[in-house]
Amino acid sequence: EAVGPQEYTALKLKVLEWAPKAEETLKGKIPSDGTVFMVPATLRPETMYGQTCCFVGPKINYGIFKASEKDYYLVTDRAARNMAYQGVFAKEGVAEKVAEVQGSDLIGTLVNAPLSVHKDGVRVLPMETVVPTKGTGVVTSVPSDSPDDFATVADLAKKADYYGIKKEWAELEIISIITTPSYGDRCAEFLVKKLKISSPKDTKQLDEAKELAYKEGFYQGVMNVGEFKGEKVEAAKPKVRQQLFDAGEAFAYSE
Ligand code: A2H
Repeated sequence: EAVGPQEYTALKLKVLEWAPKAEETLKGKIPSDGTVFMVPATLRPETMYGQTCCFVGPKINYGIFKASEKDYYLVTDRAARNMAYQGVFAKEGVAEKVAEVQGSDLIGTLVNAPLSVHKDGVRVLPMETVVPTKGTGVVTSVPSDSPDDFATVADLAKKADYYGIKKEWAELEIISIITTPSYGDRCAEFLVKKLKISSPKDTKQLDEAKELAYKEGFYQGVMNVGEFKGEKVEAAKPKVRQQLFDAGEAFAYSE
């Protein structure tokens, strides 16, 4: 855990199609011309090209909050309260909740992930290790560069029936976003294998992998895709972030 405030990028993943249970729960609660966005908080905006799914905690309760005339954000109550004080919503200090939905009911929802190479959208999938008291409680998955995400999608694909998901939802192609001198083109996969991590519950090794991947990716990595291909990650990161802001596809969120 970092000391001092974390500067997240809150990304707007537009809901294209609700999972049946969410659809049922939300019936009549969101105007027909309204758009709902799942809003993950990330520290690695430069990796968003590689999003393959969006994680929620199955036991976590989420709210849908009115952000502007037609836009609604799906996050935890806690995050919405923070956002209200950071001027994200129309009225300073006020988070207007229009609906509630449990994470498990969201599984299978199809969302558009900005910058992702997977243009047909990505699915909402369960991640048991999502912490309800951090970020927005929504986590976008980049298995090329996040060891947690890699271990989770591997587990989901292996036990698709157990999780009640379609296997292919967890098996979208993992492209290379960043090349690193020590860990190659997909540093998360490299480290998960090197440290013999076999499940998302191997938290001790995952913490080590996370630390190594973060340092190597950020300080030694070179972009492999997108407008800043060939540039160092350190230089590309603020530029990708700004582009997402300018496109209205993300906003700053801190805690
Ligand atoms: B990061 P920190 Cl490619 N529970 O985004 C668990 N994990 C959460 C979370 C929550 N409530 N909210 C955010 N996160 C994840 C990308 C990424 C991230 C990459 C590589 C490393 C990485 C894609 N997932 O994080 O405790 C989010 O995943 C490594 C730490 O506030 C977010 O950034 O430092 C990061 O953890 C925030 O973690």
